[in-house]
Amino acid sequence: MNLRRALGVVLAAVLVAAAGACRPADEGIRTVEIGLRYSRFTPSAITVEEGETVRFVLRNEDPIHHEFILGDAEVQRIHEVGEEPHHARPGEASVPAGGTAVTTYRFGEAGTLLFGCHLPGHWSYGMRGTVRIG
Ligand SMILES: [Cu+2]
Repeated sequence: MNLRRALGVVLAAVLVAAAGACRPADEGIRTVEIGLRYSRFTPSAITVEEGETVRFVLRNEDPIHHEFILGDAEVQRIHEVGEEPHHARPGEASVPAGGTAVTTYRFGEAGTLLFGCHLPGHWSYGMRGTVRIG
């Protein structure tokens, strides 16, 4: 094997290795599991990176329906007083009793967002949490 051919073999091996390290299209999305139990979220505090896309997998272990609404304080206020239909956008999901729901959300700039359930009494009971961005 001459030198040129040997280099070709090495290059091919490097390319194969690099291809193996390539990520599938959705691998840039992190999955965060949140449990809903006794009308609480676990975990109730999450940290994400600026610009990160997170796929929330919401597992409701309660025998009652819950929801997951992600947004700033104004979004939470609007949902709490019932001025807006629920689950109309990314970061919002209805989670049936004993069931699982998924919603994917792309976070923006550094800051803090809230998530919570706005079924009657749930938010004030403490069914809420925070997402720190950055
Ligand atoms: Cu709830």
